[in-house]
Amino acid sequence: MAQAGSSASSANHQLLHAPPGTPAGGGAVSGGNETISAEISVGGESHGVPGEITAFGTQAKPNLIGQLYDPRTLAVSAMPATVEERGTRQLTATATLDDGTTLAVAATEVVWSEHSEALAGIGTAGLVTAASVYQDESATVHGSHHGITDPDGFSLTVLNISTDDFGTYAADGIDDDWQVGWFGLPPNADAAPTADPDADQQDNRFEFLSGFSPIDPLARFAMTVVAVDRVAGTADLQLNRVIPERIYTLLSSPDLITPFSPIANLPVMAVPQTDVIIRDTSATAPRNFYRIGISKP
Ligand SMILES: [Ca+2]
Ligand SMILES: [Ca+2]
Ligand SMILES: [Ca+2]
Repeated sequence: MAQAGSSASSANHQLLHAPPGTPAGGGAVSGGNETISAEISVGGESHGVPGEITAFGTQAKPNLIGQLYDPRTLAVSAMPATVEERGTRQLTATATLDDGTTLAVAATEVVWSEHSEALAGIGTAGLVTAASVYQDESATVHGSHHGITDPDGFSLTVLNISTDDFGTYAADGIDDDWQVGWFGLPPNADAAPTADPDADQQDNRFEFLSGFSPIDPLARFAMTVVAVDRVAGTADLQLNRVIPERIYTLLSSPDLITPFSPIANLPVMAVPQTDVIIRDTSATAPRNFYRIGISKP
């Protein structure tokens, strides 16, 4: 099999069949210039009848053992076009030749490069390794081969798999996209879980869980007792704002000595809601102390 396009030529070469009656094999400078004409065949003097060009761009040419070509463009690819953070993905490169056919280029023969924060690097064999990210990130990889380069590169999407693994924001209990959103890329000491940059007495971890701004002292979570019915044994407590993807648990202690224990949960909200009532239905003691626990399922 040989690449299709028996009549292809460039400034550097001219492709020929070995016609009947001409010596087979070899190549020579023709026309008094640098153009090389090649006639490459084995067997008899007849080149046979070329077959149909297949959907994959190849064509059977009996007796021809090779064909000269010039690669014109290079295309870098990966399948699928995604890589999990800290995972790897094999890149591939395909050259399009001057006769319109394509040729897979060995990954080891490609010079790979990338300049994305979302990627940790590419090995010489085209294996790309992703870095940790705080959100899905698009990263562009490039390849070149014998002077031809993928003009736009290939866009690989680095998938954010874990929400708390990004740089110095990792493993601190706060989603990294929240930290980057409020405090920019790490490092930033103001983004620490125990920091309270707006000095509203609610640290970043609590502002993250309660869904308030960590840089606005007027934006803070509050719980207020709004109604107590000793006869019915109920106490209604109002939360100024409740957000989705959180579990709100009301805890009580009759005397601050007895450990706080959970007494009620709010249903998980689909959308943020303000002034939400959570009820203690066992408020029979002369007094009660309350706490609200907020957690992320
Ligand atoms: Ca991540
Ligand atoms: Ca974090
Ligand atoms: Ca605040």
